[in-house]
Amino acid sequence: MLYPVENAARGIIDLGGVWNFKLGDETDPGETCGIGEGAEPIAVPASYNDQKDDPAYRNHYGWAYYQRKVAVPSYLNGQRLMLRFDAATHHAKVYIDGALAAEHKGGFLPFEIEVTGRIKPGTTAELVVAVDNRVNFSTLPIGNEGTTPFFGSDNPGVPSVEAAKVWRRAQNLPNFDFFNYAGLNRPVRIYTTPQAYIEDITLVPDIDGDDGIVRYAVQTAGAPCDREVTVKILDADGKEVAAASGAKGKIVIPDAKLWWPWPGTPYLYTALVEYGDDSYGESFGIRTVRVEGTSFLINGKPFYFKGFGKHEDSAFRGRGLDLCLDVKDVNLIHWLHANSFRTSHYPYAEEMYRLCDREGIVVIDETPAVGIGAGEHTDPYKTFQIREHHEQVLRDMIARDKNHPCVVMWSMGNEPDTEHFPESAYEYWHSLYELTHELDPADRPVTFVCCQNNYERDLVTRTMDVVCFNRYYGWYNLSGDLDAACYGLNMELDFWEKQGKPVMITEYGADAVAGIHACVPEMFSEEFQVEFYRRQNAEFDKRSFFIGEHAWNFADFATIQGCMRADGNKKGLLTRDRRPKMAAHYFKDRWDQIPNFDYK
Ligand code: GCB
Repeated sequence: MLYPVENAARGIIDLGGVWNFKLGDETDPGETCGIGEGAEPIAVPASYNDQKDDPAYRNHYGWAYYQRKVAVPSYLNGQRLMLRFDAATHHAKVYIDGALAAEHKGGFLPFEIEVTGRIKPGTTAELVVAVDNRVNFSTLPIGNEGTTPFFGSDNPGVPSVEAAKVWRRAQNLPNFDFFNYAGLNRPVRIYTTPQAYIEDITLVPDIDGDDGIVRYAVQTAGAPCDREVTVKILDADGKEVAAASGAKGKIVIPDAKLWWPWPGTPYLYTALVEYGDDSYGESFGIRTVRVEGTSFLINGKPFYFKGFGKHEDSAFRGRGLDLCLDVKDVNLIHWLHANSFRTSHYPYAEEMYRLCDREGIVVIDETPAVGIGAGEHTDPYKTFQIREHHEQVLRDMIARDKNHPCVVMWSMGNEPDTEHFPESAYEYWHSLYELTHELDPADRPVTFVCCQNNYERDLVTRTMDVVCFNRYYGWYNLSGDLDAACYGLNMELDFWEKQGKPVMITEYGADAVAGIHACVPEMFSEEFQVEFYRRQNAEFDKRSFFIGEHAWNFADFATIQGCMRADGNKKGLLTRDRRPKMAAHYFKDRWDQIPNFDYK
């Protein structure tokens, strides 16, 4: 799916701004919908939860309604009009002039509706969007069903506690550790195309000696057009360096400049595609990605991942797109001498991938499949109704992100149960692994991220292209005892060494409340957080198959309230407002010493 652009052939009407808003309840809005009296202002794009200091907003459960008028200027007559939502979390119904126009499940990927005949140029229409924030056993991410929250100890067996659980109001019980921010989190736009238009572009780069290769496919649709597709390859100065015609083909770029992770040069070319009156410039990089033995090769050289898991999370906006924050984060990633991050735990807004392409930051792109597990008595793979949706999410994520040079690996999900029902888990994840490979025209490495469990019983992790594991030795296990933590970690590393795969840690970390200091490093102090990383990194450095370290997390972030969280998760190297803790300075020094390539 192409990102909306403005150029000589295409235009955009940005529907960002202050909309009208009302909270609803669990009642499905149905086939027709208006917003009625008593609407309040709400900013779009942004999550609604923190825009008003009201528990009803913060803790809302069910549908919420957004409304605004949309005027389409008459000069757009004759153009094809597409209404695009970059994300509506988690389930959306879109109404135009009161009538249901579209429905979409999944809160982190775009969907669009053709509105050419529905909103006539020169007229104004009423747009209502109903969004449902409920998470449960059939959504991704997963919400618990029943009355027990994921984080918190509810004194099971105490009669009054049990009674209160039955009585308590309906609420989301996320089976994941980030605040369930909801609403129109990303831009809403109408974009235009000519009636005969370019629907999609696929670009698969390769390297042949000094030359770059790009295999391309252009999908066209709409009104009949007898003009052939043409593709021009432009260098970073806009100069044409190669060209082809036809909907599919292979283009050779002589003496190509490669896309390298920062501080190398992330060189970008543009494929300028023209078809009839339509044109679209898709930027891309010439770079290859391959797993060989225990190495992860970018452009044929063994890469070492230095970075973190992140979140889309900030004060007031929640999970709402904030371009200033994205630029700030990218600059902080450079400041830290990091080279990569994982889009834990959902695909991020497209603007971030575009920035990472340009700034040379390597991305592991993750689906929202987090929380697939329900304890030792329930096989989630037989109980949860998620398979079809998970496939759809993989399809849509790859369709959206396939051309980004920054994306080097797909993560199908985070920390599912692979221990209690190992065969079911294998069947589920391995078939998705095969599907993911089939879906990606560039056939990037595929993984999923396993959690701290009995790794000897887990049958899936060892079959991934890269073993990615999240571990909290010294924090959730062996709390505070870093000697024991290193012992346990080493036992596990011995196990992974035998699998003959590249292995990286995708999460490890300790909460540190900024400003808490201790001469003897103890949990929750900044000194302990540094010591935790220093000790475990020393173990990673001894292992040649170990290809990367992603600290958890880039910055502190909001979570559900519970007795394990004090004002959210404090495992950030930076605070939520992006001030460095001691651990940020520690990693800045460490990563400055570790080259991107040939470290192992
Ligand atoms: C995990 C999860 C992550 C949590 C983290 C923690 O394993 O993948 O979402 O935030 O642990 O801090 O507990």
